[in-house]
Amino acid sequence: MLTIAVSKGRIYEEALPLLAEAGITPLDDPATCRKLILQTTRPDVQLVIIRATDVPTFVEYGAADLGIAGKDVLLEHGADSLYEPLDLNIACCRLMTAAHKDAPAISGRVRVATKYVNTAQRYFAELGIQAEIIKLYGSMELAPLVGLADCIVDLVDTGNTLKANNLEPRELIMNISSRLVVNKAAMKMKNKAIAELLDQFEQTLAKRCPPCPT
Ligand code: PRT
Ligand code: MG
Repeated sequence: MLTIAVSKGRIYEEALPLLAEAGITPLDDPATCRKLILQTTRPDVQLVIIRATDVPTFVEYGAADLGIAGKDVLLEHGADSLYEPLDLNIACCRLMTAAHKDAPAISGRVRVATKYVNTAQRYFAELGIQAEIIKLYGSMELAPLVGLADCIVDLVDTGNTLKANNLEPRELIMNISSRLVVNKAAMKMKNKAIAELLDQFEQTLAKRCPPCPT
């Protein structure tokens, strides 16, 4: 049995066609059903539906053999404990700094609100900017508006969320896409099944173009 960890929402939606090409179609829809373990059209493959940020944890501990997770989540988790063999080129977006449209460019000490504490810390340290990072769990866009932070580090897709809140994107930290991750022990123990699945995903991806910018 292979267990694949996926989060509900955009990653799930975009992963479905990829999974389908490998013969994996869930028997229930997580949007309407409360099951957390979904059986699929392949009796040897099941999906576990979890929060996006929990995917690396499930895969690291072997609770799932494979997972699909955003590069943003993997960067923040620290990816040494997992194999990351495949860029699935889905759920693409950009990890960026953003600030109020009238705010001056960053200089000196800066206060940054984000849920990506580790990634932001590393980014500002590499630039030699002294940053005080404030951890938030959501609605990052609010922080600059109420004086909690000078800027935020968050994902940007269309830019509409920033715009609606009088913020603007500033520096690109990284282009983001979702990756297939694999538990290190499972890669050895279930090598045949996993290698087959990787192969099927690769073939499907090769037929698609163009990839997300990296
Ligand atoms: O929602 P929940 O709290 O359960 O978890 P989550 O927010 O981590 O999950 P989800 O499903 O929202 O996102 C899962 C993954 O999708 C992320 O880890 C990214 O890798 C990827 N992804 C791709 C995005 C976006 N695009 C995206 N636009 N995740 C979030 N957003 C948000 C962004 O945070 C901001 O609030 O959408 C807003 C910006 O969108 P635009 O189009 O207005 O710029
Ligand atoms: Mg979300």
